[in-house]
Amino acid sequence: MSRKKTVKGKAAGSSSSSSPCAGTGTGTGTGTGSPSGRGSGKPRTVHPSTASISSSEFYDISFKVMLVGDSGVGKTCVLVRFKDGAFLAGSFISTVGIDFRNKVLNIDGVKVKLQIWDTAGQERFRSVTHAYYRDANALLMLYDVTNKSSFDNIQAWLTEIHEYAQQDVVLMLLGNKADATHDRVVKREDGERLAKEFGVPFMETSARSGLNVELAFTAVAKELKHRSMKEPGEKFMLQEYVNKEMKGAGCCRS
Ligand SMILES: Nc1nc2c(ncn2[C@@H]2O[C@H](COP(=O)(O)OP(=O)(O)O)[C@@H](O)[C@H]2O)c(=O)[nH]1
Ligand SMILES: [Mg+2]
Repeated sequence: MSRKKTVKGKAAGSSSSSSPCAGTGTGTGTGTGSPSGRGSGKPRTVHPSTASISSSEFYDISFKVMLVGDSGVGKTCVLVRFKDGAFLAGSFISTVGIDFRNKVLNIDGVKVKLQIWDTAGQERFRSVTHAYYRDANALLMLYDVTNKSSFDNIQAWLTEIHEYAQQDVVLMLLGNKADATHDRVVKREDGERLAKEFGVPFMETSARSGLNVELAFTAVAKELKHRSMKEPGEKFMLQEYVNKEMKGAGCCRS
């Protein structure tokens, strides 16, 4: 039950060259340009086509996932790692980020397209457009385990989210740069505590090593697919799934 992507948007990688971790592949974004004014943000089900093309071109359901968090926490790198499996180290450049990337995941036989949006630098001025939140089916909140203020600011991001996002938005808290053990200032337990307080799933990630990056998006895709298909008799427990699958920062999954 899938169809080929048809509408070409601006190249998702087109504005990525100033990011220290981007520019590692061409964007495959389709469709929409900006999240602003994009309707309700409801998942879209598409209908079949008989065209025979690469399976990654097909999808059954589509969702918008947005990344939020302070500038420099690694949002663009996490997105690039997930999409392209790459990390380009480099000194911090105040990035304008990329706009979005698409990736189709096969979740229990269903092709789930995630359209993943980066804040494209808006977060530097704390001026992320409210439409950005409104259109999100899922929001990944990132902080940097080597930067205490990025952790403290999660509260502020969550306030924005509660104000502007859809009520049933899927949320997840990610403590990124878990590879940077020497520079770490936020303990894993602190992240766990904060997530518990807010009632959101949590894990540590590393765009550099790849730790848990795929898992974060897969877990979100599973939750969104489960909700949208209303599978009878089955309850998908996001945090339990994450707990079962996630690796610790000492590990080196990529
Ligand atoms: N050690 C380490 N550095 C990272 C990681 N993710 C991002 N960075 C670095 O952090 C800086 C900011 O990353 P970026 O993705 O541009 O952050 P953004 O402003 O949130 O999009 C860059 O110098 C990246 O190389 C990570 O997982 N580990
Ligand atoms: Mg960025």
